[in-house]
Amino acid sequence: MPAIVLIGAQWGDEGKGKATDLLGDRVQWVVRYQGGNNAGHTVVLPDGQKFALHLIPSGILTPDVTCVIGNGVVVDPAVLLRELAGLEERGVDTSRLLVSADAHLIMPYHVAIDKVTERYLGKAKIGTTGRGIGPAYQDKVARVGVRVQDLLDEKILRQKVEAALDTKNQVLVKVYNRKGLDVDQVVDEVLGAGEKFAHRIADTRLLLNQALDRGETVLLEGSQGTLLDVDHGTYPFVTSSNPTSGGACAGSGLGPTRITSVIGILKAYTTRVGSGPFPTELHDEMGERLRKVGGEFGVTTGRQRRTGWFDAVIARYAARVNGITDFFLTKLDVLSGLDQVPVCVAYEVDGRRVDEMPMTQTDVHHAVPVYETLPGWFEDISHCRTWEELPENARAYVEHLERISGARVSAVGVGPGRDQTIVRH
Ligand code: 2SA
Ligand code: GDP
Ligand code: MG
Repeated sequence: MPAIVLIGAQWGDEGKGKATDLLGDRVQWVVRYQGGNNAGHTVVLPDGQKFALHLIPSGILTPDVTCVIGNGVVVDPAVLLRELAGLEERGVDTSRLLVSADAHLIMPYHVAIDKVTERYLGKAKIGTTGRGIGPAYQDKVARVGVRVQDLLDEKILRQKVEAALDTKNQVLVKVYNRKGLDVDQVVDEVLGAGEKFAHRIADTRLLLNQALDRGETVLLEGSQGTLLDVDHGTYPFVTSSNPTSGGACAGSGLGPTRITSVIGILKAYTTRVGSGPFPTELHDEMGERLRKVGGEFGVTTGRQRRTGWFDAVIARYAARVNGITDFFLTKLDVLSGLDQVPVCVAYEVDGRRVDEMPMTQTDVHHAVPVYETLPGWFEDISHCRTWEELPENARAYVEHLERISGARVSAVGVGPGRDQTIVRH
């Protein structure tokens, strides 16, 4: 009967795709509940094949799992078709993918506005993925959005696009000096794509609740991460949705009492892509080493990820705001070969010690990490499959993180492969 939520505990790219894939054979449904094709979730199959999922849930790679793009997601129709075609070309069965009728569409004007706004923000830019995510959510909240179900009614769709372009073109042409978009062209493009996935449009909240009633298991796969949450993240350097576990209910139509566990995916160090504060960021050779060994480059945009040490203030914050029951600590293998591993346990803000996430964004910007240093290990741990096989110092590192992070560490990742996982609980 359970609904399990899986979320990123830091700034995304913790390894949610791998974790979702790992749970694939224990669940019947995998649901995306927020974000869109800004996400990049990597799955490496046992035969070594690597997949990058952007909009489609990572569960699509597990036979017999039904995948749902929930109402809280923003869907770019052309991207959806491209991603489906890419999977089908590689022999993946995509017939079990459903799309909520209430999900909002990313329209061509959203992508144009996202890109041009970032350019005009200059140094103050958010560092978005340029996929139209923010502008699509803006329209949703302003109640002028276009939904997946509008693809089933050309008259309504046209009315909505006409109304939207009335104002969007003013912004594009008069404010940003760009070309306006043509109503017919936008309608034709979106309708054309919509026809190709009309058979997938469903009342997914009903189906998911019925599945739980039948005793099936639903996994809600978060994208991005806790600190990119529009409410709980490092605002304004955030995405425009709620990746935290609370968002899973609103974005899927499941009630909070359905959720039985919340798994926080936590990297053994920290990364961030895009602008905004990052207290433990390393600007030196060690930062470069983490990026190189960890392969820290954006799965969607290819951008370099910023890198830094593990931050327990963030982990505790994530445990609290998500109600995390279990952490899955990923990429421990990346830390092999270090003499010592610093871990941030608190911040110093303008001369004061601060143990929990500061209340104001100004303080987060001023936060200087207070480090404890743990002994490192030199062994290659990527072949370890049991807790006992890990070097003593690696075990001590995990146990220390567990003590200071607010929830038990139930699994440890020692490589990108499905089997490169040590399950503890
Ligand atoms: P947006 O496009 O409006 O959601 O951007 C707003 C901020 O959210 C960040 N963001 C991400 N951070 C980490 N990973 C993401 N997915 C891709 C990946 C990112 C990529 O898996 O690597 O390829 O660059 C993701 N998506 C959004 C974004 O960087 C902004 O800081
Ligand atoms: P997601 O957005 O949270 O799904 O994470 P990404 O796919 O963007 O980035 C995580 C990267 O780390 C991917 O390349 C994964 O294949 C890889 N990965 C996941 N877990 C591990 C691990 O335990 N060790 C190593 N070395 N790589 C991992
Ligand atoms: Mg990612």
